[in-house]
Amino acid sequence: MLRYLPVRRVYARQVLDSRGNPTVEAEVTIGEGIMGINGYTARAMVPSGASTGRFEAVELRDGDKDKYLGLSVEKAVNNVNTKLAEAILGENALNQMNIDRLLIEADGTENKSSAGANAVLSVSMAVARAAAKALRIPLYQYIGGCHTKQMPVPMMNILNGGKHADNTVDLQEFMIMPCGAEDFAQGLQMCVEIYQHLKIILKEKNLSTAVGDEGGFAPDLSDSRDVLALLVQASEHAGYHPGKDVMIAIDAAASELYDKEKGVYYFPGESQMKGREILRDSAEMIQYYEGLLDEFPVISIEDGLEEDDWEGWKKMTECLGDRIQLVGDDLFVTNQKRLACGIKLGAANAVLIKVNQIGTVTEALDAVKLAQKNGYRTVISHRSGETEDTFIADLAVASGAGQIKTGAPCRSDRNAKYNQLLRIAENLGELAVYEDPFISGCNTAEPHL
Ligand code: 2PG
Ligand code: MG
Repeated sequence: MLRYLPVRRVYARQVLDSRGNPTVEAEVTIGEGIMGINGYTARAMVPSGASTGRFEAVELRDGDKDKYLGLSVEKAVNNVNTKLAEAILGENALNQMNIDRLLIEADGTENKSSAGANAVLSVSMAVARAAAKALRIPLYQYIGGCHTKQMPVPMMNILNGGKHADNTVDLQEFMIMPCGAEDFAQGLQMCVEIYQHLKIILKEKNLSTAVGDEGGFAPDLSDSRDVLALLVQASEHAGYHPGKDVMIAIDAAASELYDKEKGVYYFPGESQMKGREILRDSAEMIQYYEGLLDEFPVISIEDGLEEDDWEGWKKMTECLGDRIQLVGDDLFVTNQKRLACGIKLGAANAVLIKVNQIGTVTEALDAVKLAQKNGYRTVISHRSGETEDTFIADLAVASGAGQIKTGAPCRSDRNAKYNQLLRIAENLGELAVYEDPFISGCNTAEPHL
């Protein structure tokens, strides 16, 4: 018979995220008997995006300009302490799906705009963590079960642009993937070495080594080709072979570049540096990426087109989908319905999973399952605004996602996830599996400098 561990207490407070903005932290106590006796308490904190998709679940903010410039989350905190608490008090914490269903019902909207996805998610994650604690098993094993063993390959953002930095780099993220590593720890070491070599190279070139929101460097560079060339150079200086040991991934975050009225993508940084307007339409964007793939070992492009351009995505997938991974972030927003549309249409071939885009652990896992069932690759992701919470590290292993995007090895909010993954890898020991996610269908273009 399933053990019954009732939820005894649900409490939230406002704390700060990595950008110094308020976010929700929930604290949940579960246990048998009288409160406090045999009780298990766990906390969870919610992340927050900057380049948020239009179709994401709603992050509730107070909007009171006199408090934290409108960004306080007291309403969301209050919702946890009242209606969300009421919905799950006394319910079995070991039944995560039911807990999440009750939270969704208590919110009562399609996009969690009543209670706030930030409120709902904080409770959903805290319950899962408390349950794992009560059962005395690691969180990744509680969520993933007894066959959990797949460590994710890092997709590490070492050069920041777009909305995450104040530089002239238009595409948001330039990432490295240690696909040729033997195991997670070695992969992480490779990334860190490349990151440190990149810093040395930037210094030598008198470029800024200040970092953006996700800990990647944020120098002023005029062209994606210059950025990619630097990543290749840093990999080589670190003693690795780009295109073999290490691959490159890009998050264009194209919704942020899109000018809806004109129907084109505007590149403000490139325009500024080149002294003329750089505009590209959907077809030109695809050609642009194709050019990058021919020259550099780019294996993955996320949000290459904007979140509503389904036809463009379909074309991009036809053109590039057998060469590289095309990841839908703003396009799918971890939402099963949008992902199902993409699968039917043949748009993208991978999905980015962000727990706060959808609002519960169960729904995030549902999206992973739907993707995996349909041959779409999966990447568990942080947000640009993070906390020291490491939930996504466990989730990445539990879901067998195969890839994790969690920033540069700089800033403790990012390293907290890598450090948790090191602990999990150690815990799994020889049973841990670490695999190149692109064994079949890999862009092996030699770097072109
Ligand atoms: C993204 C994310 C995380 P943000 O676009 O993939 O890197 O950014 O959290 O700002 O949406
Ligand atoms: Mg993205």
